[in-house]
Amino acid sequence: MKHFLRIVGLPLLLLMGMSVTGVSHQDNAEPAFPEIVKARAEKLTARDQDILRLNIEHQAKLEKMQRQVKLLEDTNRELVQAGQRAGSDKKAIPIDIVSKDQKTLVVKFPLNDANWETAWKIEWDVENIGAARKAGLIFPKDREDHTPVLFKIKKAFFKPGKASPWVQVLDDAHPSELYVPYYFRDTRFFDLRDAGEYVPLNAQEGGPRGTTLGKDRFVMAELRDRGVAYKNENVSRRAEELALWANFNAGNYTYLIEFGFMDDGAIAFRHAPTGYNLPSDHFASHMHNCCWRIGVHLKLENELAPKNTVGVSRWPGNTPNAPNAALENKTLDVEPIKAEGFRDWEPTEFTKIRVTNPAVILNEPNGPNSRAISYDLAPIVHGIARHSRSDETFSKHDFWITRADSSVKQYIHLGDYFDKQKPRALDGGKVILWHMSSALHVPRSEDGILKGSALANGQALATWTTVELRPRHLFTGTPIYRNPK
Ligand SMILES: [Cu+2]
Repeated sequence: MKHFLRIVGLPLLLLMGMSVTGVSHQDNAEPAFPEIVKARAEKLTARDQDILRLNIEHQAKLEKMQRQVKLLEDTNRELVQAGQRAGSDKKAIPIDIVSKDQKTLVVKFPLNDANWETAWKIEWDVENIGAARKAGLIFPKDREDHTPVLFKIKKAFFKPGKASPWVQVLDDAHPSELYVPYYFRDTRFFDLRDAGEYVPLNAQEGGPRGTTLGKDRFVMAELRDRGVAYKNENVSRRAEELALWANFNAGNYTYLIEFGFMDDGAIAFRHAPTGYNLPSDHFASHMHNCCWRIGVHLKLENELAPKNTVGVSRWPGNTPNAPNAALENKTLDVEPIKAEGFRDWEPTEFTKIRVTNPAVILNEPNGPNSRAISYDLAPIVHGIARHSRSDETFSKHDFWITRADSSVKQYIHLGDYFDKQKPRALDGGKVILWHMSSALHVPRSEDGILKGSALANGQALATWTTVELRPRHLFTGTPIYRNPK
């Protein structure tokens, strides 16, 4: 029943959230940027009234659905996926929980092997609106402080060998917004800012090697096989991953948010919308955008005063086939990014954003092949979403790059930030890579649209979007190569 109550709760939350005039305004050392956000919010009132009316209709339909579902529950319980709690939410899986609150953990690969080769040390948290407001994020004033809305990796360190140092990669990575524009009646849902929250999981949902973490059970730790990493004749190796995932529930839609920490040093940032199509208009086409804020701080764990540089890697797609020495050097295809700004993804260029720590060389410190350590942000693209409303200029570009100490704290304010703020020089400190991964959803019969939405019909299956951070020159050779014992 709990699940069902959440569905009914949606329109109320939306009604509250849609009152954008309620956006709170916080003091800031640089007034120009927050002022513009506030002014824009006030201007939207008329349009939001329209959306309000739509949601009142939506509410009536949901109530009808509630009655149908009750009937269904009473007559055929097997059809209702009520998410019954398992006997135990904690299972023993081969990870090392380092802190009492289960928010710091270590995983070593290969799993269950004393002769492990690589490892991740991860600190995660789920923060509420109160903490987010203190950090400068803006939410409608009627959203309550205790609501959990930010599932973040506070820090992640990778060890590319048993004898290697820990290398910090992430510094505060989380979905900043779950943005769902519908292509009708100008309907827009800012589901993270206005509507939903993270909800408890049960261990069964994590499969045979999954366990919930923390007292609130908001996060699942799930170990996965991810297929063959390498094969040649009789040498082969299965690749592995620790996924930390959570569920952000925003009424009829619910989102799976996942960080995949792989044995080869890569990190996948994944999001999948699932749940139910819009009950009032289950045919309505829409876009699911996950607006990622990926804080990168690439440094040795104990390195003092590290400097990071940023560049855009763009393969020259129209290069002639003739031998070209310029294609073989260290900096080929990398154009330095010296100031905050944005870049677009070009399919023929395989565009990636690269963060480098020029002072750290792990692969061959004194040899001719020495290369500084880097991580590349590489989207796995279904398509590129562009939205044209004046309050969605954050969707104009595929990558945004800012300093961690700049005043922009939410993805949805990026367009305004760059309209009003002179780009600041990147000074080598912590950087934030912002990227929106998108899934277009044109509802189909497989979503249950033919018979309308109800708990037994109308489910939208999970559709994943992904962007990855991949290591470059952290290893002295091919990682995870040998056969595990
Ligand atoms: Cu959808």
